[in-house]
Amino acid sequence: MGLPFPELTAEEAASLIQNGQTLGFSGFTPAGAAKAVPRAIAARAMAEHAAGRPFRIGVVTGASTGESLDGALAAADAIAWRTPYQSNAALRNAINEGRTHFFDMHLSLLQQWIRYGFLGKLHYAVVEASEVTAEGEITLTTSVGASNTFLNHAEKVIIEINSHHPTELYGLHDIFEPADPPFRREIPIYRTRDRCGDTVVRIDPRRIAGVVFTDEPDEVAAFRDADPITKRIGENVAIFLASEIRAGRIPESFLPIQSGVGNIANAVLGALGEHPEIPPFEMYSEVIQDSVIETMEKGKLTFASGTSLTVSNEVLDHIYKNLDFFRRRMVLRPQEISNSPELVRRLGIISVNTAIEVDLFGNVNSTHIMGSSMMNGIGGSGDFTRNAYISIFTCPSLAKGGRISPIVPLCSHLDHSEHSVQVIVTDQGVADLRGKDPHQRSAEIIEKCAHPDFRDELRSYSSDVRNGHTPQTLSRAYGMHQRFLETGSMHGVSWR
Ligand code: 0RQ
Repeated sequence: MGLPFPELTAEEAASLIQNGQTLGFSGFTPAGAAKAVPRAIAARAMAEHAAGRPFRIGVVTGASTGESLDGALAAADAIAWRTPYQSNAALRNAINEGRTHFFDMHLSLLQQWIRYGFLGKLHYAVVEASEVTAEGEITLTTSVGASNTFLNHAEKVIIEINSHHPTELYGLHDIFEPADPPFRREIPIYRTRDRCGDTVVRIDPRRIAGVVFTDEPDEVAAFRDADPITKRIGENVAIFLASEIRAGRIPESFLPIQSGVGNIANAVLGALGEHPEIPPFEMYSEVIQDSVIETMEKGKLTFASGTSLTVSNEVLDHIYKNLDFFRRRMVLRPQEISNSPELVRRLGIISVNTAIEVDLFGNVNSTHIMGSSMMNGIGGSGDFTRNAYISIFTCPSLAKGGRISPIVPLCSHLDHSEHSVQVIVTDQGVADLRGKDPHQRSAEIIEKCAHPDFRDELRSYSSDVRNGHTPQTLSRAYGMHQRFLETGSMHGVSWR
């Protein structure tokens, strides 16, 4: 290749890492995540542990990653602390068992927290690239996430050059890193498709400790086909947004959509694509999923701005074969730009995210099961929700085979407050909370969104409370949760 950097095996790269160091890995979802080096670090950790020596590191990424990164390092018990978002079962267990310190943060804040020094020293950046030049110009792969900041601010850099990705990816990325206060200016993006940065990350090549050559695909899991419940939720979102256009509250040309990650988000996109009254639209989001590509090819989605291309391998191959078409219709940006509150407010983004629990007043829990077990993390949901033109949360009206109502008297953990959440959508219907007081919100959510099997329980909770601006009784607010913890079902709660 003729590059002036040491060519390392993954094991040689892993041997550079010391116990207690902090590493910034590329990856926003499994898209673009480093793979060979974290797997080798995990093997090194296991060997060190077997020899009776401590070996654990701090792991910072863009968001969740793949099996080779969070999975392998968690299985090796090699993660001392972790931020900002994860979705791996082994890591989730380590977090909930107290073996890994996890702190959950808004994804848009991560890059500036690194620059501000809030997370301490970043010893290494381990970043996947499709190409690196001798001058230190790095073309990223299927995600940007926080990689540009890791590359710019880590003491040393290790690059996985993954030949699975074509070098023609050049031009897909728009890399912009704002100045820090008191010198920060506005981010010069005024429309979804504007570009304001560079196509590559440029670093001083002397900071590159080595390159590792790999050839392997992203570890993105396939989505389930939309089931009747997720399909219904998607349709309800589309019907609601179409009625907002008719009412003149959304411009006829529509506004950019942000849609979360997962099966419901996939179904929402699909439903928007199929609804005859929703015009061709744009996305300003973080994750570009399979359904985005489908909707784009049907001509219903005209542009997608995100920070990761989280598509199945089959869809990624299709994109690579048609890069000229897709490069003109999508851009990958750093997560502090894709999730920027400034831009969410300026562009008038309609946000659609998924809740674990919603309470009768519109507070939302996105992260914790029964108040204590971490699921994944807040991700970008807060960045978008707080600043959206219209903020929507979706969830099924029943969870765990009907034993749990995601609509509860009081959320067992709070991620998004009633002041930020405007619309709730379940398979049952749509609760529009705008302009309603807590008594009115409570009635709207029970009658429009709760499952009929739980409506009486919820009605009797809220109708029993007459006093106060918010009809809440602290001693009974967790009655449904308590009932579940005691019996395995929220049914049959007694409010007395
Ligand atoms: O459990 O995995 O055991 O089957 O929670 O729920 O219905 O499969 O939904 O995969 O879309 O995840 C909120 C976690 C939803 C996700 C959350 C159980 C349920 C199931 C998963 P099983 P589903 P999804 C952009 C936006 C926060 C971050 C965010 C998330 C499991 O969407 O992480 O929005 N959001 N980011 O059975 C007990 C309840 C439950 C419940 C669901 N009330 N009680 N269990 N479950 N509700 C993305 C990024 O930022 C990268």
